[in-house]
Amino acid sequence: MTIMRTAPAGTGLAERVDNALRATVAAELAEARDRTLRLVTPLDEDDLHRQHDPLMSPIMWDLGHIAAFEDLWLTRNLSGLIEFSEMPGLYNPFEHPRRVRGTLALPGLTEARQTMAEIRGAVLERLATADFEAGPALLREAYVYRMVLQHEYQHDETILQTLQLKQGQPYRPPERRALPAGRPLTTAADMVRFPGGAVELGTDDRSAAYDNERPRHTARLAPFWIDVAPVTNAGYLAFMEAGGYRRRELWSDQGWRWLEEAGVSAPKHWSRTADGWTTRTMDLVRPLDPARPVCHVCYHEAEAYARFAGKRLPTEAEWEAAASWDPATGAARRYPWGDEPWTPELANLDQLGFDTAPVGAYPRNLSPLGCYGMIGDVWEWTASDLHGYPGFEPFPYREYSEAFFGTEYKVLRGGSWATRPGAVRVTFRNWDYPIRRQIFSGFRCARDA
Ligand code: AVJ
Ligand code: FE
Repeated sequence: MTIMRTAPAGTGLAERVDNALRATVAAELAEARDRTLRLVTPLDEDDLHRQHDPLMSPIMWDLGHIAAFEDLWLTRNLSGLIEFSEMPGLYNPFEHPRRVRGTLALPGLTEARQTMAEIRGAVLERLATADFEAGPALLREAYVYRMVLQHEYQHDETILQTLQLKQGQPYRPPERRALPAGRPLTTAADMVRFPGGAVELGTDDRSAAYDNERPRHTARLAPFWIDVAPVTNAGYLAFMEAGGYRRRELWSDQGWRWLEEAGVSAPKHWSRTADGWTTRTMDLVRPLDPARPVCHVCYHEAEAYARFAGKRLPTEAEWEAAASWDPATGAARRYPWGDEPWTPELANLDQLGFDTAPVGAYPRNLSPLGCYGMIGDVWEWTASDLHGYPGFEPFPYREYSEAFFGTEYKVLRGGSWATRPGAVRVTFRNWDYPIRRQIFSGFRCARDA
């Protein structure tokens, strides 16, 4: 079935606009599913059902959950508002913590794909008559479709985290797009100065942004310095070689407690060999590349490094200002490089490189301030806890953001190589516990001016 055939043959302008939007949404839904299924093609049933790590769901759970979420929001919810808690038990994340999902009765891949296709059929049928202007708030500007798309994109990154932790044979990517080589940055200095003053943060967008990105608001920032580039493997190795993991004074109390318990002395997925350090990304093992951003470090490691360097982590307001604020125009850009949407030349996003790229590989990935790589390669830890902005309103469900507000989670910004472009922008806020290293996480530092 194609959308254009079943959509009403409208003649008015509004209907033609809606028809175009319906066709775009249908194409985006197909593209999202195509990617999800492509990522799992190298996997057999055992790989799909296994609990590869206590932190991660079996990949089959992510697949079923993606489909159940789509069913909840794009068919059931549009026929009358229901609560998120009505998500079917098996795939309701709040009913089963990740570490026990390996014990659930999950279907085989053929059955799962059939369910996914059935749900998608009903969704497309409903889409054909969706009213993006007069319909309920969820449908306005096709928001609920973008939410479901982003949810699938985000679970793709979750699946990649699982694949990086995979037991048995390492995951062999179905294809690997070549990444550009690193180039020296044009800025000679390591840090750039933000003059401070009033900046606008967040967004009022209702077509794609999550509730936690709203409302747009003014913040007053003191002047600060921020690193031009994310901390590289070379920089992080210098910290390690200076005894960074043994120097109590570099760590917060909470960080030191974590370190004593975790007993680590390098980022996750680093190995020491007779010839020096190696890193592993999926099935690719290589000697430590000094020019790539350090990846798979937790907040505590980032904080200790910053203290070692005589710096600190940026707040998320500082991070967003450095990524987007253009003092020349007094306005924020949508992306560091400008307002135009991502293309493969602009930043290392969208998974298929299956790796970080050396710093400088994307010469156009510069913010107005001159910061390189604020979007792409690695998520960047900030010093901030996850809170709602002043005037925050949960929409459309509290379990996306509000349930996680408080002091337990730290905000990460900017997306990684494993992030799909539709799921990141300068206002996008990610979060995780400060001890987590399974995510594709690095950082850059700041200091007071
Ligand atoms: C925003 C990445 C923290 O994975 O827990 C997926 C995204 N929310 N399904 C997560 C999400 C619901 C969320 N993060
Ligand atoms: Fe989810």
